[in-house]
Amino acid sequence: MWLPSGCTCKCVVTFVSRRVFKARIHVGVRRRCNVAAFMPEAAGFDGVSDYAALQDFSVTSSESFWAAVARQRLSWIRPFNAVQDCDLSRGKIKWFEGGKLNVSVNCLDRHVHTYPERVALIWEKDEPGSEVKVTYRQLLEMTCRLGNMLRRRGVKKGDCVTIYMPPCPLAVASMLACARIGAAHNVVFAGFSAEALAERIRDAQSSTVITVNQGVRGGKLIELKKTVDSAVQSCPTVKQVFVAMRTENPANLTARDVLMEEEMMKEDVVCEPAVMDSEDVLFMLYTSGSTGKPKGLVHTQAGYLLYAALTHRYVFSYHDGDVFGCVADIGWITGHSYSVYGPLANGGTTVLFESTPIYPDPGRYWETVQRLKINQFYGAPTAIRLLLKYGDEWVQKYDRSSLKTLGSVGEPINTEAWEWYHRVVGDGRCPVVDTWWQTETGGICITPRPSEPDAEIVPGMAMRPFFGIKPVLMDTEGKVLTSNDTSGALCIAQPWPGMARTIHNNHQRFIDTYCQPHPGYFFTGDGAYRSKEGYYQITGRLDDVINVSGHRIGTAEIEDVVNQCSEVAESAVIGYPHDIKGEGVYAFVVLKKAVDVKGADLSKQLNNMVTTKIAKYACPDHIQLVQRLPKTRSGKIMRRVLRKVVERDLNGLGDLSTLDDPAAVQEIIQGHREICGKQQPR
Ligand code: 7RM
Repeated sequence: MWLPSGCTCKCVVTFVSRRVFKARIHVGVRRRCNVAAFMPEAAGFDGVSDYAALQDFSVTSSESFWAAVARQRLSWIRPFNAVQDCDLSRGKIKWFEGGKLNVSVNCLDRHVHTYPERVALIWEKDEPGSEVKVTYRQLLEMTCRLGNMLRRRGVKKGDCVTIYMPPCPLAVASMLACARIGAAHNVVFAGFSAEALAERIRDAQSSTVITVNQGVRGGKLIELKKTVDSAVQSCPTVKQVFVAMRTENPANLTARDVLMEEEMMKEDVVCEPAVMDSEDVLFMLYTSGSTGKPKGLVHTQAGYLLYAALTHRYVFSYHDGDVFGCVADIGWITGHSYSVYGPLANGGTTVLFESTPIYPDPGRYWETVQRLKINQFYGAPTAIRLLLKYGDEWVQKYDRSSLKTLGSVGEPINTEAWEWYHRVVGDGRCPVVDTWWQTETGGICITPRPSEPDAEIVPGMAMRPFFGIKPVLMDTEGKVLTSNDTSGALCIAQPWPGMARTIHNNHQRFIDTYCQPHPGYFFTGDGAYRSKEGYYQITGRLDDVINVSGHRIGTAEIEDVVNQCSEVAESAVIGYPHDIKGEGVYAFVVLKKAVDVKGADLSKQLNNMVTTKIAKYACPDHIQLVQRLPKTRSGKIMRRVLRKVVERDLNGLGDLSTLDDPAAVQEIIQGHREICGKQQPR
């Protein structure tokens, strides 16, 4: 893969001897601290002398708070003239209107002025020990060349470019090149199938796609260009596909393909940044909802960048010179906010992790921490659960003394995994931050450490709202629950700069999903418990979205595919607790009459279909054939009943009187026993 001249490439693994650490458990000591030293923007806030007051100010004087932070943390071409103009009940969200800026200038140029040779990206390639470092100067050069290339090839302000690439410097430069010329990007996770990619390209109306010839993951080659070829067959809008070379193997080029590295080398290294409004679109990112059609959530320029930068700085306690290691793929919002935009806006050094937690062995993360001297490590509970099963030696082999903060994201982290992460990975000396947020929220909203550096941390709890965030719990009647030690639907009571603005091409769906359920509040779709102390613990989705290995997927999306199988009459898909994946996929399938198919054949066929239409992670772990599904008289499938059967909680089946045919449940219980024996499905 092309890299700018002078780029450092290292191909040897160096082993540093292990040091012994003294375990120190953080306890809840409240310290009075100089707030202005902690957050320079807070210097002018009236009456703010401690962290509690700062948190309070950020919510009650939200406009003053965000105005000060926006002025100081971002570089503006023209200052904004209004801090916010929002009406949550109508889905109207605008921040920093009148302000002009360029996101790529904020992430690159201003840092190149102060420290051109600082490392911006460390690309941790799949091949262990072969990291590549890219400085701010080099990343700006790559971005400018790509910006010029896109402009010359007709990409204009307001267009949307689809990026289908694994984490790598050219992917980041492509995102920033879009931002530079005012185009929106639509990054599609490179694990998605051709059909899933095609659906996202069509919905985004992209005429340009950027990809690589092949991906490399866990030592295996992945034919990404071929996937793009098959996707664009059903995308009439696509006029050009830029192909970067990740491997040496030649790509099979068609008339619409352009070799990206050759093309960008012809371009100038200076590229005039587009002057963007705060509320112009920066990117869209598709995420699963409770219907079969993914939603293209739209994020805009200033508010998103500011929120990503501020959360990156304060949640992880990121300081100048630290190496930040978020191992999420850039195809998810976590990769957008914490591998790319947050760290780069802060002038940080950020790791792009291309591999898997167990390649070449289960020591990969910690060997990487040792070699790259990572200070903040941010990953998903599913990987932690997987690694803890391999034992402590894989961790202890490596020097992790560089680590200062450990982060968790994407799904609830169970106590066992949290404690192992804290005790073994962090040697008991690094705070673990369980960060709750969503594609919709743009950045972390609830987290143990938004402020007080020594605040108490309770294992497995997201705990406290970030600056400017006001969480509330609603009861089933839509009334705000004011007491503690209670559970409800998690909403956020006032807008914040990082929140999504709309769903691409479907503002009504945005309003219906997030604004209608509790007018005046942003509805997250999650349930939460608020403890006696007032800390939040996320209990899980309230809708039909499940979370498999930290990847969000709507059960309706899987059902859609299963129902396309010619033998299948109908189906119901649910999530169930899974040791490693967090949730597994369980499909109940009703076959068409007179169909005779072997279970194994059907399962092979359905797995193939789900893999080609969505992605591998969405494949059912279990398929149970049933005569009929439990339905209400109005024909709605009662997934709650199916969930209880699979969880073996027959006492929890609840009221079955609304069922059309209660005998269906007995059949399903019996069938489930036969499939799983006495064992829980795992
Ligand atoms: C960042 C991300 C969002 C959904 C969200 C939750 C679940 C995320 C946590 C969590 C418990 C957490 N964006 N979720 N973080 N549940 N504790 N710390 O994951 O859009 O892909 O998913 O993920 O259900 O609504 S996402």
